[in-house]
Amino acid sequence: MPIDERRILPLNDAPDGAGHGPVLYWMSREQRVRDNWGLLHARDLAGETRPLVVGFCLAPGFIGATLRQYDFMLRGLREVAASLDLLGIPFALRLGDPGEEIPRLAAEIGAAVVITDFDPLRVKRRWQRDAGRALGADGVRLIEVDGHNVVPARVVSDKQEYAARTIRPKIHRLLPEFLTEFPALRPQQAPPAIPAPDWAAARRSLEVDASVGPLDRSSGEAAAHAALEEFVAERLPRYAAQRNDPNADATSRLSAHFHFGQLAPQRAALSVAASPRTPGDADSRAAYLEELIVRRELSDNFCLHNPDYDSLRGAPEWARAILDAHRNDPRPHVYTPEVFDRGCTHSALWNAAQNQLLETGWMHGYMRMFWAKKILEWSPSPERALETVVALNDRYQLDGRDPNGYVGALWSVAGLHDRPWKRRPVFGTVRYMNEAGCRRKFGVEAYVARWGG
Ligand code: FO1
Repeated sequence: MPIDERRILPLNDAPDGAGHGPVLYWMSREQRVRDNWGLLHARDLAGETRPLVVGFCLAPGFIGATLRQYDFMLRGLREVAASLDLLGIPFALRLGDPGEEIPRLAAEIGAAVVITDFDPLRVKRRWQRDAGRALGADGVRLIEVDGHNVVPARVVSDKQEYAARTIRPKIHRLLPEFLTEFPALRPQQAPPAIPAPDWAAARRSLEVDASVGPLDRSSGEAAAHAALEEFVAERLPRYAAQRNDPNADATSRLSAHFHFGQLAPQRAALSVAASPRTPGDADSRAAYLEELIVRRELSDNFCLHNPDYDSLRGAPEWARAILDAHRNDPRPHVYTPEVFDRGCTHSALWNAAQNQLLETGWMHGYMRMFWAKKILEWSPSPERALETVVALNDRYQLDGRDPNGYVGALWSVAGLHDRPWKRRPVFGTVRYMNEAGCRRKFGVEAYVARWGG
């Protein structure tokens, strides 16, 4: 079953390589074998006559990622290589700048066409632009496939959406056409000979901060599917009631698996839709699909259409103006990024949230909002606050360096996709949160006791 054409976009104008020569799927965002539209499209193009190769280029660094994230990713990639091997599809691992290494790999195997994953991040678009140029010079077409979004980002909207309420109807209208089952990936009969990946060399090639070390979090496609099944069975029924309670552990905990593409959000949506209904869980189902589809696709929409997605310049004009007007308000406390990093503020609750992040590479969604808004309140300027939020998020979160993370940072610090609230010092009309509000929502003492503050 061919994939929906609306997921596909040529990234250079080389001839479309139809009909002959090997096919290379340049895996990047979607690091999985099952439910992967880019891989499925490459397999379709290869058919039974053209060799199919999967390539992944390991960059020595990636937006401040540490050994924590690379270790998680590499463990998942080893599983991808093993799963592909069972299907007769070779996995070629290259090291260095993907903009150079992918065209080199394509030339080595004589690829006529290269497929890669849609990704709105600046660094990815640079890799694709560089690779697209080099491949184009060799007459090789580069094609992008959106395998991340249920409804492809480029189909949902051709502009930056204002908020969830404006993008939601555009997504819901198209869901029946795109929230479909995935075809199975057909094995390849005569696999081309490709050297096996040198995982030790890959680990040595990294230029990352090893002081933030590996987590004992299980990684990879099988672990992601197990986590999804456990969430749907155990936590989804109480998701609506308890998703904002950091002590309740009612959330999906799938964000790292989504970030590294080990699980397709579309697969999660299909599982939730198919799970047995229990009385009163309709709210949980709807609430989770809102997070999983509308909020996640709103993030890709923002990063796709706003080049300043990780800077205060990307915030709505009303918020930038009001934060500027309150720029000189006295701050009750002012901390340096180092004090935030070590979790040594005056607030036990804030420190506990930072400790959860340091220890587990994850922070509960409700705490992320409180945590970021306090950085706004306790930083010398809104610009410095956003820099600190993004830097800490990208350094310690397993799911950092993701469109969802950049949108969450700007939502908290500068009202992105939100509206003006009651005016107050420092925040202006950016939504305010404080410990008293947390106390009304959940057991703050229990959270501080659990994570230490
Ligand atoms: N993608 C790659 O294609 N090659 C890499 O070496 C690579 C490293 C990397 C490290 C940390 C991280 O959080 C993401 C990383 N990615 C890499 C990107 C990955 O594809 C992300 O899931 C997407 O960029 C998210 O949009």
